[in-house]
Amino acid sequence: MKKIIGYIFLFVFANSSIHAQLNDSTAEAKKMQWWKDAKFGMFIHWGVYSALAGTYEGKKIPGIGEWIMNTAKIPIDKYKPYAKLFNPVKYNPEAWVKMARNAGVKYIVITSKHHDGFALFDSKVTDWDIVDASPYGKDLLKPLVAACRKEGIRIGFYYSQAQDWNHPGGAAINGHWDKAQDGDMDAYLDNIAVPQVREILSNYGNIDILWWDTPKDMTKERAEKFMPILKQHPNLITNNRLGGGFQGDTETPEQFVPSTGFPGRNWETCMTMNDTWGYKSYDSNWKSSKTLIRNLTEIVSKGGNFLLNVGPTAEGEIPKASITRLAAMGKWLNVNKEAIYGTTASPFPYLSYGRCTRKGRKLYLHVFDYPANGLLGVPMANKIREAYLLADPTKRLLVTINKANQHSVIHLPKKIPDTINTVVAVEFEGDLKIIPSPMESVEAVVSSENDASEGAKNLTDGNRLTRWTAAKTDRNASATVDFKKQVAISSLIVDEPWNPWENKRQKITLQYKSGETWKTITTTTTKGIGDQKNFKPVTAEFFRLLIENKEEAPSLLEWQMYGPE
Ligand code: FHN
Repeated sequence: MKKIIGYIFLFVFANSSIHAQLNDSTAEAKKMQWWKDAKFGMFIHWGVYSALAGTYEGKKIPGIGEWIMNTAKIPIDKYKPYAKLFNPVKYNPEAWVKMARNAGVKYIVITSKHHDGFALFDSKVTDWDIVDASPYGKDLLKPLVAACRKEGIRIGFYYSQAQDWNHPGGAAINGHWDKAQDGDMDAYLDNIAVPQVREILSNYGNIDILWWDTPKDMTKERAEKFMPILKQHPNLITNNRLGGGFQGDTETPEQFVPSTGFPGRNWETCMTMNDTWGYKSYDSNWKSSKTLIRNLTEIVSKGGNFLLNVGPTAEGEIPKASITRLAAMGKWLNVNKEAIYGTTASPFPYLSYGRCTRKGRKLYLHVFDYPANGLLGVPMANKIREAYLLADPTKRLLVTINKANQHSVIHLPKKIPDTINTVVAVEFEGDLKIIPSPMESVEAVVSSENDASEGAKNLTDGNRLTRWTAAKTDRNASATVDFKKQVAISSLIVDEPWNPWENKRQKITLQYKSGETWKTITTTTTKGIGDQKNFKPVTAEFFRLLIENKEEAPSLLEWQMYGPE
């Protein structure tokens, strides 16, 4: 399974980096504004696979639940009868949407059709849909859309355009396993996918988001088949997974937060609450509410959105564990909403105690780790007018100046209200003048480069869409920076060009030069998505990274380092 998903991502990311440009046109900016302000969405993966709930013929099938047909190689005639067990009689879309709204969710994206090809809507071009194949017999999207509109929640449809394991000609990652799947992909696109996309975009009023996925075998010509419909919906937001080189409006890191965000691109991390998108009865590896609240904060502080998944049962119930976690997020957001919605990314890529978000002349410091001395340093040259806890805006906090570096220092109360994330609002004067990261002014010297387009300059340029790669045959490489003066460093961030499923590993060691000797500060073995390591400040002029990759030439998108505030 890891290999499968890795393949998908290789494809998506390769495409998005080739075609990445800034989303800078005014019309585009206007279209994206609600989405950029919204920050928090709920993904719903729901379909016939929910009825199998991770088990086929008495065997627990490994991997993500919605892939069970592919993973267990279930033939079409054995899979289709499960539609009879997909009978969501407890489905209560009003309650789902109210629950989401109370959790602080601003948009919902539901799988109108996943890779098993089953439509949750009344499709006229197939019988493989909720109305014709399930005892439930009613369109599932219509009442959800209505409930969303009533509660002021935006609505999006996920649509698996390429993979379809139940209509002949539909693509399948790892190939077809049943002769009945064979056919002409162009005919499948013309007769199923394109008409269905027309259906979902025409029959439910204005839809806000169309979420493509897994562009297996999607050439430019195939992707173009969808263009006439998309052109009729200029306000529709689409992601970067259509294929054929179409970049769409959003980048879609999956199951991880990119270490340095995607400056200049709109992006959304989609993530599961346990280890599956579609319901699996025995997956109880739930992330804690603390992790989810901090993930939301982390993502927003880097300029992205969080699309958090729930996988309802075949009866139409959202698992209790998901509801509890969403409620905890709602409780936190209720106090701290001002620091999330409508904010922009942190001007400080690193703060030792937490994260930051911004609204004009207001900063929101998200305190994850209470500093031992109770003091929050703010690495900017502006005067602070006032600082207070969002949980208690009536009490002003003392602000002093650190004589050594002129940073403002906020004095926290001895006890803060929330150990997960206490937000301190800071109003400052004038245009923001941040103390630049020392890496902004240096270029690394590397042991080798693959070619000029993947050269050393890409390492420290602050742009994770460009990369440095060592010479093809190298498996060990180094990158060194000379700050030309003594600089204190307490955080290392590296970004990598892969994804969590590709099983790419690099051993990365950060060292500093002490006299003629290199001394190690920290070592990490990454998982293809980079890492952040914080440590006690080390002051030196020369720092270097040693990068070991046993499989291929070492590569990094970004190397950033920060000092204590
Ligand atoms: O294969 C799918 C998977 O089932 C799930 O829908 C995720 C959600 O982003 N997308 C694909 C894997 O990237």
